[in-house]
Amino acid sequence: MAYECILTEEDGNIGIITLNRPDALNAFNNQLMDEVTAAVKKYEANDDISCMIVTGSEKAFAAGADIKEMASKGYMDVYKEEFITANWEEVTRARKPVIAAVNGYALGGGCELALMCDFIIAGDSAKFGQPEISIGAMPGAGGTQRLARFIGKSKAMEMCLTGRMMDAEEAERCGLVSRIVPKGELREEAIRVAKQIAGFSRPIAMLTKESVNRAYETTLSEGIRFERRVFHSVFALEDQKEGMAAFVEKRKPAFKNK
Ligand code: DAK
Repeated sequence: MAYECILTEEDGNIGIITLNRPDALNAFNNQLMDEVTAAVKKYEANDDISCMIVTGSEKAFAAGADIKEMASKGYMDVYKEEFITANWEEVTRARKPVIAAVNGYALGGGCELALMCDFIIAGDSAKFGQPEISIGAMPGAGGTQRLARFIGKSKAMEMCLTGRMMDAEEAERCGLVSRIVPKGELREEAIRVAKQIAGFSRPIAMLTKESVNRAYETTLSEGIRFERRVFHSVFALEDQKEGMAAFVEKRKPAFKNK
């Protein structure tokens, strides 16, 4: 598939998806979301890729759904075409780790896409917000749910009800982003972190991701039980034998993703 709204690049064992509609601040039209879906599926299926990055430009990660494309849609249009469900959520189905690297605006659906990734590294210019209320809509891609879980009710409610933007400092303080780096170093830092993850055992990284995500889907005791079973299962992997042997022998492990 030839992409027109995104760029893709492989760097070692990582796949980088760059949102690229600069004239619309990377607003999500259907084509862009179809392309993101295709690229995530491609990297999921590619046995050489262990980790993905989703990023945008220095000015905007993404300014949300394309308001010009959706302005005239009626209820039956969005219901029939399964607007959002059809092609927005592939990132949430990825089993390999996905990092969002956010500079500039991450608004509406842009903030929601970042929230669908496993964690967010922010450039110091990042601005997060759910401004849908100001255009007569509301978050529709998980904003009311994921924000509330990640940053708590009070801030989520305030952001969704007022549409105000949160800067990178505040986003780090409330746990929305894992950390902040200077905006010019964002891509390089995200690649460094992705390569670090990709250097570990892929099945173990995938199992770890699945276990952390369980924390958002179940009770604490069920989550602990899930973690324990998964932890037991890693002792069946060659990579567990290799990792521990390498520690004992004071050498670097050579993981085989088995
Ligand atoms: N859609 C389309 N075009 C956009 C856009 C967007 N979201 N955001 C920016 N652009 C376009 C602008 O129209 C402008 O294009 P031209 O006029 O030059 O052709 C270009 O990008 C540059 O934007 P600005 O001139 O406005 O740039 P500024 O630096 O002055 O301002 C801004 C940057 C990000 C503060 C501003 O562009 C802005 O407020 N953009 C809109 C942000 C926003 O409201 N995002 C939320 C979108 S709504 C659902 C229904 C709806 C939704 C979900 C579910 N259901 C039915 C289930 C809603 C989802 C959303 O994400």
